[in-house]
Amino acid sequence: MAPIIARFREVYVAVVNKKGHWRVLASLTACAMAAAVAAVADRPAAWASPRADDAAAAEIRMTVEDILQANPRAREIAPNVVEIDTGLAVLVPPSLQSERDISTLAAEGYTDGHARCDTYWICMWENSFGQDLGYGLAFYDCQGPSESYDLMSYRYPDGAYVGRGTGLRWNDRISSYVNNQTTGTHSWFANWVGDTLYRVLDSYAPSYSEDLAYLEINDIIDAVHSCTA
Ligand SMILES: [Ca+2]
Repeated sequence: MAPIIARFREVYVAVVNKKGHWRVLASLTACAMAAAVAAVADRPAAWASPRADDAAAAEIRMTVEDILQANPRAREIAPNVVEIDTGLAVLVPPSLQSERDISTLAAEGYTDGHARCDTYWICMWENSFGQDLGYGLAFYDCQGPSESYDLMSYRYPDGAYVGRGTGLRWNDRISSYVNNQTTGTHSWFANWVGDTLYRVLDSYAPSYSEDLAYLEINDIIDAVHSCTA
């Protein structure tokens, strides 16, 4: 469990980074403190329980192949991470990952279990840390100041581009995120209400939310601006 350091009206959650140094990972408002304390205590359990190796490897391969097939320009850029568009990748659910995957990730410095969000990325998942995270999206390119990724344009879960057609989408589905970009990088998330796209959260790296329900924005995000080019 990470220590909680209270300072004025904010709470900073410090964790050990890849090199074993403490660093501030998140700043939360005081009203979110109780929830944060409880959730931080729960966090390792959410990222545990790897699958038996052979079955998990086969299931992951099938999942990755499905994503590759659904997206003509897709490519696997890291274990269980498939790029589907410029600066955008689908993350395979951690619960499908095997002990071998976790060992590989641990060797690469991912000591927080098997939820992968690379340095310089912002990652979002369909479930909270308190559940299996489920499928995720990773963003690693910047956009113009008012531009964003339209989650309605990407089919859930394989990320295939669908424009405005019907079917399951990535909008109204995000429940948690990790902003692992360069310190101070500004991201924002937005929700359509009628004809207006409203910003519902500004995130400055490094930060995370283990459950966006605490911020009353669970399952409403329609657009993501990862950083300004
Ligand atoms: Ca919405």
